Amino acid sequence: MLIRNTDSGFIHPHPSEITPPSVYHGRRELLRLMAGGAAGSVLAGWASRDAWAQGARPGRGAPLAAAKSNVAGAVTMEKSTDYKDATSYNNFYEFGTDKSDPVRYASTLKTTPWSVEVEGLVNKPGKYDLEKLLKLSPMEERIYRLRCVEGWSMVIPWVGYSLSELIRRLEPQGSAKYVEFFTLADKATMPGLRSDVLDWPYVEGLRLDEAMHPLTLLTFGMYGEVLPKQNGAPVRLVVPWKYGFKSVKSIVKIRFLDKEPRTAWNKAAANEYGFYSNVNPTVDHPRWSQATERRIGEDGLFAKRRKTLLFNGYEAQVGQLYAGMDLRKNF
Ligand SMILES: Nc1nc2c(c(=O)[nH]1)N[C@H]1C(S)=C(S)[C@@H](COP(=O)(O)O)O[C@H]1N2
Ligand SMILES: [Mo]
Repeated sequence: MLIRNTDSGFIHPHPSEITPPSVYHGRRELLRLMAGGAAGSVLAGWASRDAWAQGARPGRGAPLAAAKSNVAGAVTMEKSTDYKDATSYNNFYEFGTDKSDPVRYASTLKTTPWSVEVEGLVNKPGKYDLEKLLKLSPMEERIYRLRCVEGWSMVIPWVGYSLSELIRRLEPQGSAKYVEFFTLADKATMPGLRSDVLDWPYVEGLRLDEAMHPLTLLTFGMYGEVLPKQNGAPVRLVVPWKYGFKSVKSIVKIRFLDKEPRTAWNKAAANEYGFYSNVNPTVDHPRWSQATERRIGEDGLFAKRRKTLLFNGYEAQVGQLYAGMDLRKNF
C-alpha cells in the first residue's frame, strides 16, 4: 500500500512493509536510538548488508533513513518528481542510450560487495568499502532540482551527505586541485559498453573547491530508500548546479589530481560538453537552446516549459566559485 504525503509529494510504503526484520524485532532499541539521533546509522548499516542484494519488496529499495538537511539551498518547495518517472526515465549509457534502457537492463548490476578506490594526490589513499562510506557521516535528505543537458529536469529527495565529509578525511595534498570520478565498467553486466558512444569507463571531474562545496552530495539513496540500480547504485554524485551528466553514477574510483581531467562527454564532443558544464540559460548547447526545460512527469500538449535558471537556481550558493570567470569560455 502506498501512502502519499501531500506536504512533500514523497511516496512512502506502509511502515510494516519497509521495516527490515532485524530492525522490526528490535523496534524498542530503534526508538531508543532515534531519540538519541543514531537511527540513521542503524538503518544505513542494515541497508549496506542487504538492501541492494535483495531489496525490501519487489521493485522498491530498502529504506535509508536520513535527517532533513540543514544545508542552505538543499531544499526546494517544488513538488518532487514521481518516483516512477524518476526511476524509469534515466540516462545511464552503460545500460544503453534509450531513456528506458537503464530500468530494463540495470538489474544485472552487482552492487555487493562494493568498494571505492581512492588514489592520487591524497594522504589516505586506499580501498574503501561501501559499508564504511555509509557510516562515515550522518545521512541527510536533500531535495534538489537536477537539470539534464538534454532539456528536462526533475526534483528528487536525495539521501547522502556532503562529498566534503569524505574528502576531508582523505586529506588531499596541497597540490591537489581537481577530483576525478570513475564509474564501474563491467562488460559482463553492462550491455551499453558494447557501443563506443563513450570512451569507457565513464569519467567525470570537479575542481577541488566544487567537490568540497556543501551542496555536492555523495548520494546513496533517494525517496528515503537506497538508490535503484538505474539511478546509480550504490553510490553516485549529485551536483545540482551542473548539467546532469556531471552527476556520475556507480562510482568505483576517485582520483585527486593537479590538472583538469578529461571527462567522458568532453572526450566525446569537446565543443558541446565543457569541463564546467554549469547550468546556464544564456549559453546554448551548439545544437539546441538551454533557455527552458521540461519537468519530467509534466508531459502532454499543454505542459508548459519552465525557464531554466542560472546555476539551476543555486546561484546564491555557488556563484562565488566562478567569480571573475568567463562562463562562455568556461562552459
Ligand atoms: N556512469 C554514468 N553516470 C551518469 C550517466 C551515464 O550515462 N553514466 N548519465 C548522466 C546524465 S546525462 C544524467 S542527466 C544523470 C541522470 O540521472 P538519473 O538517471 O538518476 O536521473 O546521470 C548522469 N550520470
Ligand atoms: Mo543528462
